[in-house]
Amino acid sequence: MRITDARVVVCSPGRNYVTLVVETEDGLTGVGDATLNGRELAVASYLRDHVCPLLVGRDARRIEDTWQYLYRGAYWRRGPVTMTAIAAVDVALWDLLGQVAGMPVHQLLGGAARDGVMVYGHASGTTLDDLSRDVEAHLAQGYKAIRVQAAVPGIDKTYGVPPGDGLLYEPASGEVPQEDVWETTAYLDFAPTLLAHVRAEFGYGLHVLHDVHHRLTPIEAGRLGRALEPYRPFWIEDPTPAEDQAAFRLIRSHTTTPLAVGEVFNSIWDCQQLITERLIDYIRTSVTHAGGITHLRRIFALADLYGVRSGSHGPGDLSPVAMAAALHVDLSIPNFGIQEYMGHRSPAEEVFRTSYSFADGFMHPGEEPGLGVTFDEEAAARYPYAPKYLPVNRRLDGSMHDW
Ligand code: EZ4
Ligand code: CO
Repeated sequence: MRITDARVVVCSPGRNYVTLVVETEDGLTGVGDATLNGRELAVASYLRDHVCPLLVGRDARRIEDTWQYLYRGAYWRRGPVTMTAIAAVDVALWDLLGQVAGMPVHQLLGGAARDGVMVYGHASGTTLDDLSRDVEAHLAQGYKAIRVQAAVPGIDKTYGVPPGDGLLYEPASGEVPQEDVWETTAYLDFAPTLLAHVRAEFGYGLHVLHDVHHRLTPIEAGRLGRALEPYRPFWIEDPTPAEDQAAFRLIRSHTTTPLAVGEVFNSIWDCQQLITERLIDYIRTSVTHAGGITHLRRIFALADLYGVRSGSHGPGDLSPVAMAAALHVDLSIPNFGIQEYMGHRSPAEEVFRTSYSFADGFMHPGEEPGLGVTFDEEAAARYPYAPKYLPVNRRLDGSMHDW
């Protein structure tokens, strides 16, 4: 099953996506997501200029060998660009293997270990009343778990609060990144009010999640976790910039609020200490940014040994290919925790036709062979790439802060 062509398609049906398309001599087509929000063309070049030429002629069934060849063979290891490129190849090969076998990818991974995958949606509001309406809308759709974010009084443009339809809260700026302002004190004062409001309105029968988005110091995070304990959040996410893994010892020593980390991690090495020292409860690495299905499964297997569950990142800035791949992994692993599901902006559905489904708060990847995603390259050509940056954050004194 030789690979005959590998090409990269960059398109923007609602937002920018980078897709790797791999063809075999049998006439099969596999797809992988290579989207790195705000740095799309770096991954496209890495694939086009350095990886696609190496794929032609290889046996598409040798997934592990191809992964090792690209990882060890680059010499320069890890990092978001390299690992996203490797992920796209890996996911495309799993897609092809499933098609050859006539089985959905989750069957190749050991079969369904559960009936469905619990997902959480995003609710937000510029006021707490707006947030309540959004939570109500999610409950009406059947969600069992909801992430809650609201504008912090006194801070302009809070993370996680969209201007419009709820699917695109990172502003679309082409020339230079938008500059947000961050003030930790205002946030720390407001966050317990936010969670208290949600519990007062909706009780304790739903899972409530909250994303801190890397903005606190470890001791501030410890204080937040402790303050939120009465409201029993499912987790707080990314309390601190987590490249400092040892810092989580300090957070952990101050709170029993569950901790989730990992959407910006690229490899098992980024979370080795967090997992083996049991410093987190959920590891949020994604298929696309952590080396594909092959490497993500390795991370989750390590996590399982230490009682850490999965909670993969699932934003709208990863393509539907990534969502499908995540659901196949989620369905098959023993230590699945929860899956983020932000959905995709129209007209993404014109370009990516998917077989996954949502019902009563649970998703399923479907039973089509491979990933169950069809990528329409003609449709993709109708939506050309439009450069966009994520925002940056500055403190009141003008110094840079983590966004
Ligand atoms: O800011 O995916 O939990 N979700 C998140 C996301 C990230 C974006 C960055 O591209 O934190 O909204
Ligand atoms: Co997040």
